[in-house]
Amino acid sequence: MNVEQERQSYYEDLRPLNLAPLWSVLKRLVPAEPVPAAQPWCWNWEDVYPQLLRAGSLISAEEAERRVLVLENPGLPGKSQVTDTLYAGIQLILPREVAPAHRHTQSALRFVLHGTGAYTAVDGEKTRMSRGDFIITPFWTWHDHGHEGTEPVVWLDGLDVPLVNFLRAGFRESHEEKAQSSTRLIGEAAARFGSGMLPLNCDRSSVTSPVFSYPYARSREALHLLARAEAPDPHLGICLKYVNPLNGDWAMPTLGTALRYFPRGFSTRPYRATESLVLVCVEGRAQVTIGQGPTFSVGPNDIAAIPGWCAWTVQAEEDTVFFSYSDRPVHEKLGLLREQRD
Ligand code: 1HN
Repeated sequence: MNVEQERQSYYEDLRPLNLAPLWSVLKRLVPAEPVPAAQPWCWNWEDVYPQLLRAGSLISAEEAERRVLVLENPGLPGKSQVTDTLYAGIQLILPREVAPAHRHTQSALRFVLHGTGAYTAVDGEKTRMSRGDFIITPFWTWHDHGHEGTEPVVWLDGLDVPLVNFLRAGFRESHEEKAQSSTRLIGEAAARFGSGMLPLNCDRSSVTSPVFSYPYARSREALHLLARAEAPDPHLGICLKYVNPLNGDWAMPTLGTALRYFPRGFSTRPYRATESLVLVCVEGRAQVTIGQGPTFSVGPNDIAAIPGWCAWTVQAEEDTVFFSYSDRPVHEKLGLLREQRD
């Protein structure tokens, strides 16, 4: 036997003992730099919306529990993942429907894409949903959605499902009632926590922002005023993150959310970070180049997935606004965030 054959026979002896040689996997186990399985991708609204309406005539929100088309990254088929760590789906609710109340340990965000008249209820408080609103469902809070209007309402769901599943920390429960009853006024959380004020001596330990709805009109106005006050950052454009007023940290413990503005004609310099990112176009149109390409033309309600450690740039063809969410808070908290600006 030569050395290679002796090694192979040694490895075969190890296998039934549940032992394995590190030296044959070390470089793959600890790569020189991140190797995402996810690929850069973009889903276009004009492809997604008609398919969502078809789902609307095939299954009710109640039967489906949630009538959602999952954005499946082509590099992660069948995994219900938009990137290596993030989940994204597009949810449809029709007039008079109810998506029944449940809770889970995964944190969820909604970003409203289309229509008016729907609401989401979180722990006894309803909030109305309008296009561009960013709404939080904190982990382990009861939530249901309903619709009192007349047209289809569509939003993006962003969740930390792959992260929570990786940690095997997922729990879920159904509520005994289809829709939870209201125990708070509409707007109560915003009044208590979202007016630049806080109740005196309030408990500030919540890792999720108690302001569970961030209406678009206010966020947009802030970005547009700043665009007149300062030059866009070469890598980020004009970018504001959504924060938890209790501690100034991200609004959600695992998902970092932001709104970004790029004036017409502005091009960003290449930027990459270990975070993986989902970009949603709210207004305008831009070319988004990810890694060595592809370049996607991204317009209203189109959604792009940017895998970790892939450099990306934006070339704004019009005044453009993007909403984004990423796993950045997790990288930061674990000391793993690495960035590169070219
Ligand atoms: C969920 O609870 C909702 O409440 C949407 O609308 C999508 C995807 C995975 C797990 C839970 C919702 C979800 C979800």
